[in-house]
Amino acid sequence: KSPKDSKLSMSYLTVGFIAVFIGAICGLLQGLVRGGVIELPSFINYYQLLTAHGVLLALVFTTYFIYGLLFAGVSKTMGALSDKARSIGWIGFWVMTIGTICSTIMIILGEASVLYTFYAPLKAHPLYYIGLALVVVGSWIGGAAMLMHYSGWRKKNSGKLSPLFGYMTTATIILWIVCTIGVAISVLFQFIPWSFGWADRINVLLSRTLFWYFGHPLVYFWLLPAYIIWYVCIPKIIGGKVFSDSLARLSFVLFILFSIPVGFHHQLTESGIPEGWKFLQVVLTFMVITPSLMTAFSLFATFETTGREKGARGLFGWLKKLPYNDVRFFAPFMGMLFFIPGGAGGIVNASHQMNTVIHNTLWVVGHFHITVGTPVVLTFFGVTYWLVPYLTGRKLTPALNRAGMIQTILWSVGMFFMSTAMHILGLFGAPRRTAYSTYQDNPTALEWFHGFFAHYTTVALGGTILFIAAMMMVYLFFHLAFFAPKAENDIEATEFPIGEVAEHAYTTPRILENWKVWIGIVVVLILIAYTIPVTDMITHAPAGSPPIRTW
Ligand code: HAS
Repeated sequence: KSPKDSKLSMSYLTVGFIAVFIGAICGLLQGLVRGGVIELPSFINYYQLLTAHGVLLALVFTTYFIYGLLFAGVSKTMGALSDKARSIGWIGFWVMTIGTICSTIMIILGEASVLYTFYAPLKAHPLYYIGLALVVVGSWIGGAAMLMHYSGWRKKNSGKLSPLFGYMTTATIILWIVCTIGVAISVLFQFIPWSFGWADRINVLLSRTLFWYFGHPLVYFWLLPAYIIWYVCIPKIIGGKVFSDSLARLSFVLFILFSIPVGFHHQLTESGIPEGWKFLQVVLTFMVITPSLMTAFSLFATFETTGREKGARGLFGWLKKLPYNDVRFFAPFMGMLFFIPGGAGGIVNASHQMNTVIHNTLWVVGHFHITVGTPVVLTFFGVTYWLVPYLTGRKLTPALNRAGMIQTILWSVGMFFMSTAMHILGLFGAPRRTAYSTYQDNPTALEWFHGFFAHYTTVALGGTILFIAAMMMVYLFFHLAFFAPKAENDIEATEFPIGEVAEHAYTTPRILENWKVWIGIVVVLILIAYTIPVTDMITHAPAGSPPIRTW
């Protein structure tokens, strides 16, 4: 283990957990307002809180955590980073952090209450967009450090298959770089000139299209690191082996191919995009479901094979052999369970007709809380329990493991109440992105609140339990980082669990590691899916929307 690499990873993780602290407070307050439990003082705006909550949790926490984890993983599986790669990693960290601070200050000052999707014509202070641009550029620099490390390893080990963790990290970073180009273009060439007043109008449709070109693969940028843990680390934790190396690699390649040319499924109700192009992207969306189904298959296979090796009998006997009392397994496992309805909900969203029922309702908020907010986040929390003591040379004691179990249960219970209520209210038609909870006692709106789950109070109750779980997690992160007992020797040291590949699975086709092929195909797919509609948006651009000033 390289102490210098550990320090870099811990820096990313620490910023991530500071973001959780602030973001969760904003989430609690906003949930209580929406539930009609409290009213905000006049100097705080609901949308200001909602923006801070979304940006800090969905963008800042995830990105920092992912970078901390991936740096640690490539250092563990492909050796310590070179001094050059590490320095680049640090430059990336500081550029991202300056950008994050800049955007966060603007949100806190109430100068950027534009929500995490920052749809035009909502307009923020220029510094908000400059901060976002710095976050993206910083992440490219950090990503380049990991790609350098990977290509250095391949040069030194020519002809060998790369470690699965390093391969998956590379796929994740490639996906991230290709998709962030869209948001970078939009921020640099549309939002910054417009917010400074150099351009007095903005092409709204184009800006939203560029956002979703980025926004959908963004969700897989969150998901893939969780999948890395499910594929590579979970088998080791449960005492089994990686079911299939080639299946795992193929699923990541499929994510690169199909996660980007699908942004229109967020814009199905938007006028200005011809139906044919929406149809094409919906078809591609259904393709991107495949690698998740492959992942589910692979997990079941790993669980079953391991259980049977431990003596399990009958069709489902292996279920009893899983280590439910080990938080390193239990937290990601709870996440996997939530991803079953979460993924099914995604398929509903992507189905054009059903999308018209749920679009812009609370259903969508429920959907993303049981995708990014649970499978991804609970996996990241589960990782924190071993990654932080691994990096700091400390121990996950039985007492800390118990605390982690309680924290996981609280998160799951809170999320169950909150997300179920959100899905049901959404089906009744309750809109998202609004501060109003009673809709001025409109009789139709009041019908939404009749059941136990069909109630904003249930959302607020779930949100409060989640807040407690989030605070517990922040406390446990800092405890594990600074106060948990030190490991005195190698036997006591916390391990970074890396699963071995099952013997029968060493038949990985080399083409899976030929990135030129996959990047080439994704570029072609992107050009097919976007060239004509985007050209149309530019050449037939309406006059553009006048800005609504929020600052
Ligand atoms: Fe989504 C909206 C479609 C997955 C996040 N999504 C959102 C938004 C976010 C988000 C943040 O087509 C809101 C954006 C906004 O602010 O407007 N989503 C999909 C589809 C999938 C999907 C088709 N979404 C995700 C993931 C996310 C995420 C993952 C975050 C990480 N989503 C949509 C659409 C919209 C949308 C539309 C726009 C809606 C609108 O109109 O606004 C698929 O990728 C899902 C595939 C997943 C599966 C599940 C596989 C299950 C696994 C677990 C196995 C469990 C085991 C344990 C092994 C098919 C792998 C079992 C053990 C036992 C003992 C049982």
